Amino acid sequence: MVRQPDSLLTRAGRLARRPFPAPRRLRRGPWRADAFTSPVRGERLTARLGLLLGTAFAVCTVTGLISHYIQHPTWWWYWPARPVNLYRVTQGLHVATGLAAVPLLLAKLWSTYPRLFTWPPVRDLVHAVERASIGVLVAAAIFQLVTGLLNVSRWYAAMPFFFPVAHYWTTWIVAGAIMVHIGVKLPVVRRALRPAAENSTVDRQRRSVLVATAAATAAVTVTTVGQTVRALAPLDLFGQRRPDLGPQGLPVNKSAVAAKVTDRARNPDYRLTLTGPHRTLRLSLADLAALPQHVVSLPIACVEGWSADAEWGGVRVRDLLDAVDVPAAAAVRVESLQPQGLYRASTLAPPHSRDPSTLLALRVRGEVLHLDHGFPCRLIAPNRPGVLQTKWVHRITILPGDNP
Ligand SMILES: Nc1nc2c(c(=O)[nH]1)N[C@H]1C(S)=C(S)[C@@H](COP(=O)(O)O)O[C@H]1N2
Ligand SMILES: [Mo]
Repeated sequence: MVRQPDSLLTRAGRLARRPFPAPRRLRRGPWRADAFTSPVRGERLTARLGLLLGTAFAVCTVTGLISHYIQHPTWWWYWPARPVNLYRVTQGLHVATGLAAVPLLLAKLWSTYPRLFTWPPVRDLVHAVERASIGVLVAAAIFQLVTGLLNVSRWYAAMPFFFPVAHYWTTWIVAGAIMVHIGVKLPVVRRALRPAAENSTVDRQRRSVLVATAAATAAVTVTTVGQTVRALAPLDLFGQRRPDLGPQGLPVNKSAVAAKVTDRARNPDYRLTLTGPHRTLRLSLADLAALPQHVVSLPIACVEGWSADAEWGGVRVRDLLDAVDVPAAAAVRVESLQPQGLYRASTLAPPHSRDPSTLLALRVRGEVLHLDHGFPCRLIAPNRPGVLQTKWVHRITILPGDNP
């Protein structure tokens, strides 16, 4: 019988598995054969921690992408105006699961770090690729958690890059690397999670590690989530914001001084400019106050994880748009007196622009808006990130593309 020549794939496979020349055994430090002897570390513990961490990352990724697409919608994206608290929930979950992932990741790294000192470092090509992918996963996961933490701590100066872009793109690296990691480790995880009698001393120790990790995770969550869950507000010891501290009992993200709008906002000649497809209206504060007023109860839900409810009073944006014949399907640009800055303007599209609770607010909690909350008027719309609730509004214009 004639032997068939091996296919290209078979030969490549063999090459990938061909052992690299073995280096001399290292007998120093963590490379010693008996450097790590704890029997607590093992597949079972790592697999369980992985399950918890994977769940936290999954929720964090989905909610993070939601927040990204609300701010950078593409043609297939749709975000409703109701329920009014939906974004508050998704972004609360994003920040909460990101914070919870910190102790989980630390525990998982603890359970696996002796692998860092595997000797030889790479056995063959497949092993090298697998290790490299884990290196990418660990680095990207740490980057996401650290930059997220820096951002919610508002320590922007510590990041010599634009946070939203870096944080967004690294998401895809983490997601891809997790897929590869799960694919590679699935057989191990299945084996490790098979039910087994657990009553040895090691089993009990392992359970203690899990319990300690769960307790640390719960502690992080309970002491921070009060920044958005009102019932837990008294326990909000480490949340980055107390949702009730600030002028009129509301936090301030960017103050009027920081935005350099104090003089313009206080100017008695202030006018709101409304531009429709055919005409422009200029309204003074008195004109605005003479229009039908409405009161709505809506939260400010900041991307940074805190949220605060308030009663806002003012003019319906829908009424203003109707006054200059903006078509119902058109998107508008809401611009601030703030001369510069990324968040000085936002786009308001249906369904938000047409929602009856979307206001150009003049008042909050029964008082005239504080300068820091956007006096003379600010946008407040349901189910929308705080960053799009533009303060110190002075112009609303129909977007050029929507001009019929
Ligand atoms: N013009 C302008 N509006 C803005 C901002 C800004 O920087 N400039 N920050 C936004 C952000 S990030 C948030 S969370 C809310 C906070 O509103 P508050 O300061 O009234 O609580 O305002 C938004 N409106
Ligand atoms: Mo924000």
